[in-house]
Amino acid sequence: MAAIDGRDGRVTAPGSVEQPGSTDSHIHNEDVASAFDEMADLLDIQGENPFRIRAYRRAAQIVRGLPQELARMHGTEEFDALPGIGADLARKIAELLRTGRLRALDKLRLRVPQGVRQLLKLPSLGPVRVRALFTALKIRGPDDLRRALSEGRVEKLRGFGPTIRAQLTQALAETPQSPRIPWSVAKQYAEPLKRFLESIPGVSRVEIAGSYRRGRDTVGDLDVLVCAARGTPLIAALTRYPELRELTAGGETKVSGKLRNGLQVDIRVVSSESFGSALHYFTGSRDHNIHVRRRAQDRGYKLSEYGLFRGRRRIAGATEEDLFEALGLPWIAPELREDRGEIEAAAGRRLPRLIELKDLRGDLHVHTKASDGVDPLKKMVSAAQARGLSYIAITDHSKHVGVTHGLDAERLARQADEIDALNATLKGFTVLKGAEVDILDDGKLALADAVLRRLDVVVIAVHSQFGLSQARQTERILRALDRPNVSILAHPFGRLLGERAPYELDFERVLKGIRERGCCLEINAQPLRLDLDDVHAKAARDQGVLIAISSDAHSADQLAFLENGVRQARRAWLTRDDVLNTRPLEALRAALRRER
Ligand code: DGT
Ligand code: CA
Ligand code: CA
Repeated sequence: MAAIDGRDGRVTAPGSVEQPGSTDSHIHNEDVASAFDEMADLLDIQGENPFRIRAYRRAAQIVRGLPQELARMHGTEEFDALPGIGADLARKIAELLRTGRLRALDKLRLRVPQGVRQLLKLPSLGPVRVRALFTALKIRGPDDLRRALSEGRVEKLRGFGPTIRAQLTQALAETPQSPRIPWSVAKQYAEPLKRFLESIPGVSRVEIAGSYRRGRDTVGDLDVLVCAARGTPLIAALTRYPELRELTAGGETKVSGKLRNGLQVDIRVVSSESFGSALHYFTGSRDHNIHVRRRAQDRGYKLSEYGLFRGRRRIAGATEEDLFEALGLPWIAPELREDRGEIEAAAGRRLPRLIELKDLRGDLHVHTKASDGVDPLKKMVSAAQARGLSYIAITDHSKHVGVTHGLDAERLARQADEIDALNATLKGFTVLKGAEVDILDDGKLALADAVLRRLDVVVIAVHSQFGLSQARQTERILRALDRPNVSILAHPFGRLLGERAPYELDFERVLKGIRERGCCLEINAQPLRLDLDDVHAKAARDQGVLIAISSDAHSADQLAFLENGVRQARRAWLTRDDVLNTRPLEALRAALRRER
C-alpha cells in the first residue's frame, strides 16, 4: 500500500479548492460540537471560569441536537435565534465554518497538550486531578501516567490514594476498544462524501454499504461502493477532497482513508455487472453473508462479491433483487440482514412489512419551554402539523430535584388549560396532555396519583440511581408501572451512546410486567439514545408488547428525529401494527386506556 497524500488532517477552508461537490460545506455539526467540547475540556483543565466552560459545553450540546446542518443555517434568522448561542459563540461558529479552524482553540492547544485531555476520560480523573498531574508531574498523556504510576511518582500527589491509583492502573491496562461512532454522526460525513463521489465524471452510482446501510445505531467504519467507468481518475479526485486524509491505495479498485474524526473509509470500485452482488456483500452483515452463501452453495452456485456463478457462467449480480431472486428469495431490507431469522422468513415468504416514517401519526413524547425544551407549545404543535402528524402528547418533565424547570401539579394544570384552549382552535389535530414523570428511588412517581389521572399520556422514566442492582432497578420500575394511567416506559435502559452504559435490568421481568399492565415500551429516537435497542425492541415485539416511537424532541426541529426511531424499529422487525403511534387518535386512546 502506498501513501498517496501526507495531509496532516487539518481542515481545509471550504471553497479553497475548485472541485466537484464543492457546494457542500466541509465543516459538519459534529466538527463544531467537538471543537467546543475540546475548548471546554482545555479551559476546565486550566481552572478557568466555570461559566465560560459551561457555555461551551452547552453550545456543543445544542449543536449536537440540531437535525439540520449549521452550515446551511448560518446567516439565516433561525441561526440568530438559536438559544444558548450568544454573540461570541456565534462568531466562533462562523470562524469554524469559514476557515475550519478556531484560533482560540489553537492557542489553548499550545498550552495543554492533546494527551492531557485524554486523561479526562479515565475513571475518577476530573479537571482538578488532571491539572495536578500535568502541572506537578508534567504528565502529558496516558503513556506518561502509566509510567508515573509504575514508578511510584503519583502517590506523592495529594488526592491520589491507593483506590484511585488501582483504578487508574486497571483502566490504563485495558486496551481501548476501537471507537464506534453514532449513526447520525456518520451520516454527517457519509452523505457529503457520497455527493462528492457522485459528482466525479465517470461515476454512475455510489452507495454507502456496511453497518451504515443496515442502519445500526453505531458505525465502525464506512464501506463505500462506487460504480465507475474504467479509467475514471477516482484517486486523483479523492486527494482533493478535504475531509479525507491518509489516503492509501490497495490496487486499482480500492482506496482507503481516514476522516478528520478518525473514521476509517474504505472505497471500492465495482463494475456495473457486479454492483448488486458487491452491494450485498459489503452491506453484510458477515453472518447474513455466510448464511446466504451457504444457501447458494446448497443450490450448486458460487457466490462472491463479483456475482452469483454456476461454474463460470454468471447467473446474477447486477442488482440485489436479481441476486436474491436467483436464490429463491424476495429482496431483504438491509436493516434485517443480521442473520436473525430473515433468510428463513424470506424463504417462507414471511418477511415483515417494515414500518415507514409515513406510518407514524403522532409523537407521544415531546418537551416545551415549560420544562427543558426551547420552543413554546404552539411552535411544537405547528411543527408537528407541518410534518403531517395528527397528534402530539406534551410530556414536560415533572418537578423533581435534579430536573430544572420541572412542572409541579399547579403548573401542569395551567399547561392543561393552555392545551384545552389551543385544541379548541385546531382542526384535524389534537394535543394530548401528558408528562414525563421521574421514577423516584423507591419506585414512587414524582407526581401524585390524582394528578396522573387527569393526563392522557403518562410517560415514566429513570433519570437517577443508574447504578442500582439489577433486582432493585427492576423492582423500582415495576412498582412505578403500577401507578395510575402510566402508559409508556421511556428510554428503558437509560443508555447514552459513547457516554453511559445501559443500567442493569431484568428485561424478561420488565417485559412481562409491561404486558400484564397493558403498557408500552419506547424507542427513544434521540440520536444518542436509540433506546430500546434493536434486539430488545424485537424481543418486545415477539412478546406482543406495543412500542411507541418517540422523538423526545426538546425543540420543534427535533421532531425530525422520529426518522432515527423508525430506522431502529425496522431493525427490530417492527411493522405498522407493532407501533402504538401509528394508530389513529381514537384507536390510540383505546390502547392507552388500561384495563385494571
Ligand atoms: P462495522 O464497520 O463494524 O460497523 O460493521 P460492518 O458490518 O460494516 O463490517 P465491516 O466494515 O467490517 O465489513 C463490511 C461488510 O463486508 C460486512 O458487513 C460484511 C462484509 N464482510 C467483511 N468481512 C467479511 C467476512 O469475513 N466474511 C463475509 N462473508 N463478509 C464479510
Ligand atoms: Ca463498516
Ligand atoms: Ca469496512
